[in-house]
Amino acid sequence: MFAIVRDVSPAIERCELTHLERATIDLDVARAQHDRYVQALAALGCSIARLPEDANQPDSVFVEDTAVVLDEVAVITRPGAVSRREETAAVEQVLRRYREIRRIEAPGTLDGGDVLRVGRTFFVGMSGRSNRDGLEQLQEIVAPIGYSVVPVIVRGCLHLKSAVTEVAPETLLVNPAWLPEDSFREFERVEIDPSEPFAANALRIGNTVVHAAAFPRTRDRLAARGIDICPVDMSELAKAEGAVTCCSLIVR
Ligand code: CIR
Repeated sequence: MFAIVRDVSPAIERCELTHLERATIDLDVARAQHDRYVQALAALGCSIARLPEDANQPDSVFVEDTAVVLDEVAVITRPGAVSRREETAAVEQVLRRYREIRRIEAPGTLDGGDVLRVGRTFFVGMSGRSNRDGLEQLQEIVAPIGYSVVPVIVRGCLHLKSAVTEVAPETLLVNPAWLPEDSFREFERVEIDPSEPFAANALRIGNTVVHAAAFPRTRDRLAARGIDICPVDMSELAKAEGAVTCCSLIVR
């Protein structure tokens, strides 16, 4: 198992922002927090494939959005934000050594942050970033290898995985305010503490969940379910609307 990560761009202060006001990002602190995040992934058993920073790609630390990696293929996305389209090239260079490469083509758009796999189902956020054409292209690629694809309308947040992630087998951490009322009822659900709306993004590696340290109340809810949590401080990248899943692509 390895994790593709990418160093924080010195241009991160020019990142895309949708739901947050622009706040000053301390680059040194962001880099130190990112280093500790990478160390946490390594401690959880990931080898690290670390891509260099790119001064022309403000959001390039958020590698999750550039690809969807399955056991069988890697799907290179076409990010919904035009400013992010060039980010896929460096990630593809790594993935092509390990997987057959497929691509989302125009007019499709798809951000990896909108793609949540649970078992053999891909839930795909219909967000401001990912469109129906992108979903249909993903479906054409994954259906022949036995996956189904289910659209989920996402409102009020950036990506589907801002609102829901898997924290244990068939157990989802959800922010119900950002999801359709009837969604994910077939799963065991842990709701975030309502005072921590950004807390639904968690990165499961083995039996441990990497989770932002800023959300202690939601962390308590996970711990009460017996879930093992690795808290990481992501406060600077959170100002760029980044969270724990966005900063890596886990390849198994
Ligand atoms: C963006 O708006 O694209 C970046 N500033 C944040 C991307 C976060 N990615 C993710 O949640 N997968």
